[in-house]
Amino acid sequence: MSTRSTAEWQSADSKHFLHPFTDFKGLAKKGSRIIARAENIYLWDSEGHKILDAMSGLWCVNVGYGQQSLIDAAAKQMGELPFYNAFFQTATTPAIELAEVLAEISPPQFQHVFFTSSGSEGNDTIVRMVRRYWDVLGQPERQVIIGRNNGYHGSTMAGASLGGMSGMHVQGGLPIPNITHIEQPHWFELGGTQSREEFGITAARWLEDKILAVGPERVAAFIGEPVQGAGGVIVPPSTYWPEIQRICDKYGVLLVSDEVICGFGRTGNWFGCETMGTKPDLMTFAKGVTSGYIPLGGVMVGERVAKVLIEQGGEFNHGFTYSGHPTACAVALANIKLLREQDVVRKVREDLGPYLAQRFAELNEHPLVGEIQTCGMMGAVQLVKDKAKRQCFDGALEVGMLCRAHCFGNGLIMRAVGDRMIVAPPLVMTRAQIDEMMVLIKRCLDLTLDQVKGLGWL
Ligand code: PXG
Repeated sequence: MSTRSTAEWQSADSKHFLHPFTDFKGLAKKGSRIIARAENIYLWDSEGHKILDAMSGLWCVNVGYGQQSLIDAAAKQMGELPFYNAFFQTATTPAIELAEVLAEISPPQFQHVFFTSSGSEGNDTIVRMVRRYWDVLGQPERQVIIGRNNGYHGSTMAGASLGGMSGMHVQGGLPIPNITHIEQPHWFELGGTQSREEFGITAARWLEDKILAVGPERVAAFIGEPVQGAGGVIVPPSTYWPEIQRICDKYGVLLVSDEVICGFGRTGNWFGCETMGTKPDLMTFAKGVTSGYIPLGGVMVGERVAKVLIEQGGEFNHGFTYSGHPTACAVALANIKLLREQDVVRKVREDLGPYLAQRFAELNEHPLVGEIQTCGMMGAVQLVKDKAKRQCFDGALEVGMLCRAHCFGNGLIMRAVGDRMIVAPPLVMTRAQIDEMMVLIKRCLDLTLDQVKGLGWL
């Protein structure tokens, strides 16, 4: 931090910096919170307040802040070769080595990777690759990609189109042609009187209905997040993904697993598809591959697609300046080394994930809580007006935002998606730190309950 005061930073911020997903005028009135430094799972703002970061930056700082081996890897690589491209028949050693390591830690069908700098660019790559695959196979009419309402796949034209965020579609003429959506597997909202497991089958069959409506000969791929992240940590019923796999197989439709949030240990396996029991043809990744220390993303390309593109495809006219950026790849290698050495993925699966689930289950007793869900190191708390009837508050009351304000005020970063409060903390947390987070979450729920009662909304 330099010597400018918080107010001076805020003023310069609102004069020049247009923030992502932000009402610019509203933020200028209020002023940004300036984050100054971080260590382990904690942040400090410019006023010196300590904050427990239960969102891992933005679902990405899986190894926590301040890991020296990642910092050293970046400095060393920058000294040796900060950048060189991978076009024109050249390569750099960190990119080659990372491709090798990613093939090692991914499910066995993945032996090839295409690098990008973000998840959005990864999903743009998916659209181009999937369509190219069917072209090369002589089925150019297979163009349609099916996504899900309330899915999130990024903010580029293709990423936002694959996603099912209505607020994004209304701005900019989206989705682009030949992308369509089905309803999400959100039992709490859509399950009605069905059990979770029954609803999982119902929700998966919406894919089959859509494939038949579009015409199976026109459907190229289905894309989904193993657990919807930005949509509100929506963990699908256990029956959902196996049925989706069966349907994709039946119609020859490519299955794409968007692992941008679920990858690199978040669900207790290296990739979320392993937790959900699917065998995707393509996987998008970003965020946790470098624990967010430096931008990197990409697509793991399964053998079904790789074989066609390599053996029959000729030149694939797609790529980015920073595809295989050596410094980003060097940081990813250090990050994966650390995850492996500290056995982080197994710890999430066998210890921290189950412990988070156990502690979250206690929240069920809280009068405001209608549902809790966890998967590995992700959790959601659905705030409701009436538990027994699964009745939500009027959305216009923005109860989730009230709760989020209490979190801010009490040194906790938790996200609100509507009235669903979510966490995705660093995977290197201790049990004691989970306990510390739970104290804060309970306090904020109590403060929200008092406030909602005071306002006469209960
Ligand atoms: N796919 C998924 C599943 C994501 O969660 C992207 C793709 C796009 O990645 P990039 O690197 O292009 O941002 C994401 C990103 C939120 C939030 O509010 C979530 C994301 C990004 C920004 C905000 O939860 N996820």
